[in-house]
Amino acid sequence: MAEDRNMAVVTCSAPVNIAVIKYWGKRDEEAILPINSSLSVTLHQDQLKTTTTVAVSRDFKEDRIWLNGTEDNITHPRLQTCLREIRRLARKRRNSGDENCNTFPTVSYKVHICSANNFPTAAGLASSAAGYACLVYALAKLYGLEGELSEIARQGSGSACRSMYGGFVQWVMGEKTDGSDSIAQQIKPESHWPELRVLILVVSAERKPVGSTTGMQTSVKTSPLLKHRAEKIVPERMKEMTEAIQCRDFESFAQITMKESNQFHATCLDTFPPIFYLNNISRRIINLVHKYNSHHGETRVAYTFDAGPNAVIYTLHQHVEEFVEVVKHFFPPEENGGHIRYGRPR
Ligand code: 2P0
Repeated sequence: MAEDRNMAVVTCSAPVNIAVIKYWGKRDEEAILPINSSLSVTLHQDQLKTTTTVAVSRDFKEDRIWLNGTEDNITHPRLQTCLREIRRLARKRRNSGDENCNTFPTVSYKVHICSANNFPTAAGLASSAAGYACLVYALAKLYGLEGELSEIARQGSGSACRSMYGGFVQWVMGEKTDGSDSIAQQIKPESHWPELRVLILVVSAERKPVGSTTGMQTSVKTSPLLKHRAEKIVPERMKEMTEAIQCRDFESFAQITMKESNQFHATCLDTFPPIFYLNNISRRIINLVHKYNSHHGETRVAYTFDAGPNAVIYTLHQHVEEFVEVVKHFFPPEENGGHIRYGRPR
């Protein structure tokens, strides 16, 4: 943190996370409480990430925010909730009488927030997850706050709570109506499975046609499959996936990941009117992965798709080179204009 007594500045980065057990649907829209638990892998810091600088100063007249270089609306309700909650914690800590607690910066100073992604925003690549995780973390650093912050990040964007931790992270849905038990927990750190790799196949960098928040609202209202999935399928899959990660069992990890992706997109199709996130290239990638795996007689590669057509591929270190060659063969860069990004869990 840079500081004189009039101003304090903090810069942080937060990576995106890619769900292998999907979050889709809220039981409480305001507090952002999900209808099922979910599980994800947080990417490495040098991959897809948001970088946010927060500054407070005695001279700032109002709170302001810039996203990717353009000033945005600070009155957005979710942004306001995160600011309010962090300031509430900061005041509480300052009033606690703890001698180790800095009294600077003053909580009443206005804040300026400057945030940018190094990847396409709102293209189904978890930009809001990295964005809100980064904002909450940066503000917490600014005020010297520690401890459980995923509950605040969750109120910015549900999936953001999972980006507060690295490695393999679950978001426990919780039971309480105040959301205090709906938090993220690390299952295993990145170092637990060093051979695991993530490839992002960027099919389209366009904004998604239906945003996640609206999409999941319609799904909750209209899809019987979503209700069945949340109650009957996900609880079991959470256990199986946790076990697969603990045992580094790629075969099980990959199969559950692909089935989860397919069921999530099936609930989108079961939504009325239906939501289409996948396109023809996405479906060709799905076929390619299945053919590649059956050619080798084992599951070497898994796909997963979120609220957009871009594919995220999970594989192991020793298969990356060959699979990338296969992708390049079937999707020459000049044909689709897309490209591949390489990643590993954080
Ligand atoms: C996930 N997605 O688990 C799922 C899979 C998209 C598909 O979390 O309304 O942007 O802000 O809580 O967090 C997207 O949901 O939605 C999402 P809000 P969010 O990663």
